[in-house]
Formats: sequence, C-alpha cells, structure tokens
Amino acid sequence: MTLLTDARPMPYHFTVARTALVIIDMQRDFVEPGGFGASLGNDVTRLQAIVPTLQALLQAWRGAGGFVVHTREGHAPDLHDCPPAKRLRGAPTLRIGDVGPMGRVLVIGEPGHAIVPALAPIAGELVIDKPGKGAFYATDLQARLQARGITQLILTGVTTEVCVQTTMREANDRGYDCLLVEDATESYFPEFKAATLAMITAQGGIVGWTAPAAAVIAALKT
Ligand code: TIU
Repeated sequence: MTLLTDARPMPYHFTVARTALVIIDMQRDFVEPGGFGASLGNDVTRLQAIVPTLQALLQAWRGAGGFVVHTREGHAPDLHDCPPAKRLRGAPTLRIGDVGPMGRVLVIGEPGHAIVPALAPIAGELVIDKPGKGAFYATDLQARLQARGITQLILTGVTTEVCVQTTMREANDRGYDCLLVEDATESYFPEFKAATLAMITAQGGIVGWTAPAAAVIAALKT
C-alpha cells in the first residue's frame, strides 16, 4: 500500500498493482497547432507545457511496474461513430473529418490523431480509442480494467474540464477511487481547470482526489 499524504481533500492510499495511470487524449490534435483544439480557436501552448511533467510521471509509473492506459479521442474514417450534433456544433475553422495540416481532423490513423511522441505508448500498455469525451462511453475500458483487478485510477491529460473530468465522473460512478494529477492536466481555460480541481475535491471529495505530480512520484519511491 502506497500512501500519498500530500493529496486533497485528504490522503490517498493506493496499491500500484490495482491502480492504472490513465493518460487522456495527449494527441497532436489537441496540443499542436493545426489540429482540432486549434480549429476551435484555442491557444494550444498551454497544453504543450504539461508534457515534461507528464513524461516524468509516466517514467516513474513505468519504473514502479504500474499499468498504463492511454486514450485517444477520434472517429472512424467514415465518421459513423461521430454524431452530427458533435460534428456540426459551433463554427470551427476545420470540422471533424475535414483535411487539415495534420491530416483529417480527429480521425483514427491520421497524423493528428497520434499521441505526442514524448508520451507514446509502449508494449503492454492499453490504448483506448473513444468516440466521446468520456473514456467509458462506447469502449471496453471497464471490462479491461476489471480483467486486471484495477480499482483505482490516477488521471492525467487534456482537457481538464472536458475529457478528463467526464472520464473521472464516469469512473467515479463505476466505483473507482480516482485521483487527478494537478500539474499533469491542463485546459485551454485556466479558470475552468481551477474550477474543476475545486469541484472534484469539494464536499469531502465528491468526485475524488487531486495531488501534484511530484507527490505521486515521491510516493512511488517510498
Ligand atoms: N475542446 C476541449 O476542450 N476538449 C475536447 O474536445 N476533447 C478533450 O478534452 N480531449
């Protein structure tokens, strides 16, 4: 049992063998210019900034023998799994499926759909392709976690209030004890990130816990 004392709103206990590090959607489409995030009018540099912290956490987690789950938001080339409501909403410069500088936006197999090289999955790690914001919707994530006896999730990635928070809430309702790593997640909107961290830990941890990456890494070394 590993104890993370520097967690909010209270200490977080976890066993590496029963915990997965979940890295949400660290794809070129969200963190590099010319992708989906930029097409929505966002400044992607905020998201790029967490890559080194996340890389250090991933390295420590791999070193401890922990299980890693990577997710990717994206759609089949024929877009059958992309509801028109998702594709047609708003006024992006490029819609899902349109051809941009990194290939077709948010389409599986295109350059922009790939996870950034610094965080690329290695053999033995689970990669979940998801059509929605939450990683449990229309995927086999729950079955894959249950098959490994995973009961706790340490969450990271982008964006804090969209895919990360949606996934954390889905996981919370499925009975996982979830911790969000404060500086290994980011939003295009700093105020939304702050609000998300606050709402997760309010009411005695109504959605779960948060902690800085350094605290997780330090706990893994004890
Ligand atoms: N737009 C935005 O903030 N996020 C997404 O569309 N997807 C994810 O969060 N991955």
